[in-house]
Amino acid sequence: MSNNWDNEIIEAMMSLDEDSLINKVESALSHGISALEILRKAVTKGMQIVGEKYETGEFFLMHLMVIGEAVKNVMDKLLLPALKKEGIKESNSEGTVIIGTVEGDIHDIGKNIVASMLLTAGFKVIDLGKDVSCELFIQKAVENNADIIGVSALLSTTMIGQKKLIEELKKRNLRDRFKILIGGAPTSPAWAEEIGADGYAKDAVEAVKVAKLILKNGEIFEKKV
Ligand code: B12
Repeated sequence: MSNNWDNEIIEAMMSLDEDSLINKVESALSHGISALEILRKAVTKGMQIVGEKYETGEFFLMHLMVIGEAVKNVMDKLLLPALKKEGIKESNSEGTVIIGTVEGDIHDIGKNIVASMLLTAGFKVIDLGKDVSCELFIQKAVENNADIIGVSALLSTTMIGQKKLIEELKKRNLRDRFKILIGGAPTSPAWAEEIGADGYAKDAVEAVKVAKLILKNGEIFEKKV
């Protein structure tokens, strides 16, 4: 394997070649590169490039869909199992997290990474998937006596769902029962503060830190973005 493994993974993503992507990721893992490093240096960076190419008109929705699907498969088959192996800890020792992507939003790649990182950090994680209604978030949080509700939103039109969830919890006198941790590309510490969330994290590594902190200290915002 060359020293250029990260760029090779990114190139496979850009050429919409899922087989090559799987081969490159398998090869990196078999050479001892950790799943976390592959995610940070190659996959997340590659997705950023895909987003930029979409914005500039070089890529179309078809590209987002093909690459999104390929990355999801690589995550499910290779990276998430490797992450779990790398970070195995006794589950449920840190607390219970309900996580999902808000209603109307089907982006779940980043949310899945956050869920896996929390799991490997010792949280019990109940992943409700994508396009999750307020009602389901609340029902599952109550049912499982969750400590944290993690809410992902990738669209500027759906981030309002995070606010709606907090308002709904307040209406039902349940707001103080759960810590609300939000994330997703269009969100920010300012947005988290505005809607009254307890924490915001810009990526999965920060998400673990912030999840632990909000359980210890109450409200915390990751300012250095
Ligand atoms: C892949 C992709 C898709 C795939 C999604 C596949 C999937 N299973 O997720 C598909 C093709 C389905 C898709 C569809 C659409 N997409 Co899209 N998509 C993307 C793309 C290229 C990458 C997203 C991604 O996976 N990033 C990689 C992951 C690792 O990063 P992440 O999601 O940000 O997650 C990290 C952090 O945000 C954070 N995080 C995430 N969730 C959470 C949760 C918590 C609790 C915490 C603490 C942290 C956290 O940690 C994660 C890991 O580090 C982005 C561009 C971009 N660069 O963001 C556009 C993008 C998000 N999509 C966009 C658009 C417009 C759409 C569509 C509306 C297109 C259309 N015209 O139909 C549809 C929306 C459909 C819907 N109703 O949801 C826009 C959104 C613009 C905006 N600001 O609203 C973007 C930004 C592209 C662009 N530049 O215009 N998309």
